[in-house]
Amino acid sequence: MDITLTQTTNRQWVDLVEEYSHKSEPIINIHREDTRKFDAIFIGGGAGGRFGSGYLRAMGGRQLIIDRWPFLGGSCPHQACVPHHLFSEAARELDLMRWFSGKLWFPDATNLRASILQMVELFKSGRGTAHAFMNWQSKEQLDLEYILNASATVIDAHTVEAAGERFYADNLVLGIGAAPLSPDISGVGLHGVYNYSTFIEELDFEPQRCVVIGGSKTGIEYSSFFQATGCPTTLVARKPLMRTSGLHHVDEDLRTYVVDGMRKRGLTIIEGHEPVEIRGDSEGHVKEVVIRDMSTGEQQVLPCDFVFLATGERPRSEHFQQVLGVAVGEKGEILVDKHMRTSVPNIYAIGDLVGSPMEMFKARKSGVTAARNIMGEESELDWTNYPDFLHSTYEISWVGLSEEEAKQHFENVIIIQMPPKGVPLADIPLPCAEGTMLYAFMYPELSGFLKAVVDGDTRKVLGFHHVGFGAKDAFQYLDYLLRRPEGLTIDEMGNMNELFLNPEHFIQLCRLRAGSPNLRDL
Ligand code: FAD
Ligand code: COM
Repeated sequence: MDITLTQTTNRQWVDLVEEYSHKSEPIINIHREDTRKFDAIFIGGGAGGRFGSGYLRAMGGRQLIIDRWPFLGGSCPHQACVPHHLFSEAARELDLMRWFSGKLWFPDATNLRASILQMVELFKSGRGTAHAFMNWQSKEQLDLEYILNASATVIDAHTVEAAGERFYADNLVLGIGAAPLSPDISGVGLHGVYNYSTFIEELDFEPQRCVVIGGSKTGIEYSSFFQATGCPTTLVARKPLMRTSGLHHVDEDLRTYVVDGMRKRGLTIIEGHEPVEIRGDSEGHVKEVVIRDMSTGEQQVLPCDFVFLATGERPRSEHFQQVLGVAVGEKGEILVDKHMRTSVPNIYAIGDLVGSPMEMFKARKSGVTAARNIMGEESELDWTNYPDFLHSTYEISWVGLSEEEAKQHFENVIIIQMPPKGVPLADIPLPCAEGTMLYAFMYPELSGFLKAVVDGDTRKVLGFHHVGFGAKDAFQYLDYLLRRPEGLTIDEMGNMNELFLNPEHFIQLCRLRAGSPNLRDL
């Protein structure tokens, strides 16, 4: 279908995407009358390809996106971030209902069971509006050219084939993301075993007992959701939670608060173990997972009817390695320099395809960086340090150094923390703000945790760490302030204007100490 000259509304796009997801015909939006060569073809229209294209177009260039799905936006609105946030919000609501069961206006939740299947179906019934918006915004507002519902095959460094046609460009930008990795054990193909992608596409029964394999962010987030629905869940991880290589700068006190909190909610967490085998019943449905203690070798069997694999992702680099010869790293990630250039001239790679961190900010900014360089503007991207977050039933955000890291590099580290060190959590209903007020008044130990790490000599803040709700946005800006060459001092922090009760209490806590020439812990 050639849609170039049709002005399609968001509502119409919902139906079109649905229709085309059942057929192999491409959706074409190309300005055939434009005789300019493409500055770049973006292979993959996920967050990386879409933002890269948008920026390149805004700079006056000509781009083409080719995506195998009938919509733009990639895995985020389809199977990844958006469902994750929907499920994490459900987990938060359910958690509140369980703690307040029979109290105030809350109904008795003793037998509360939320349907996991229904939540997946709710997501699937609504995701079409996000798909539609991506297509509509890209065409009508951003003036992007694209071919959807068509796989791209690279012919050479300037030629790509899709929908039976060849397209030529000065540069190629590779951004086809990563695929879920399965552990190398038997039984992963049984009915009842899912990863984040098949969970959305294929779940067809109501899980009754769940085992999550892998302590990744996804493992923590989805196991917290499953447990919150009332489905008894066991999370099996090789390493201590939040100590996986994918997460940097995790503060130990924050980690303890989060993991203890997950256990308080009834989640069974088994660290230091690896899966050995998934076994099925006579009908081919999963019935148990065998795991092994990595230090003693001792095995145990976990009965379940549902297994969720959260064992990471692998960049989809094979095709580009074979056809273009781009250099890749140990995990299959395409190697790029700070300009997002691969080892092959005029070939750029972006997003999850270039390895971890597999996060939206990196996907989008790497696309933009490639676009700027293609358009002749020198631009570098450095993702060595970045703010991070995840969900349990809480929202957990952090940026900068942990207390332990700071103490390795600085002699006079000051800690500003709530509840303060050494004070039992249940003694102080702080921090509290949006989302934790009810907890603060009935279960003070559940009202969250925060810590600021300060260099007492320079008075610069080195890190912020927060467990609660509503603070994630602040961390985006705190990250920016911390990473400025001049950094951010406790005095500047104390001089900011809080919107009390603010989700993170850093401003007022810093102010309480800022008057002193010799900083002390708080
Ligand atoms: P993708 O979005 O995967 O896009 C790749 C595109 O390439 C797809 O559209 C695909 O159809 C297309 N494609 C593949 N092969 C071809 C081909 N041969 N021809 C044409 N097109 C092709 N990050 C966050 O920052 N916040 C979050 O809350 C968050 N939650 C997440 C939750 C989960 C469960 C997961 C798995 C990830 C989450 N992420 C989150 C990470 C985030 O989703 C990714 O980092 C991001 O989507 C990567 O974007 P991308 O453009 O690199 O790849
Ligand atoms: C967001 C997808 S869900 S994109 O980054 O706007 O393309």
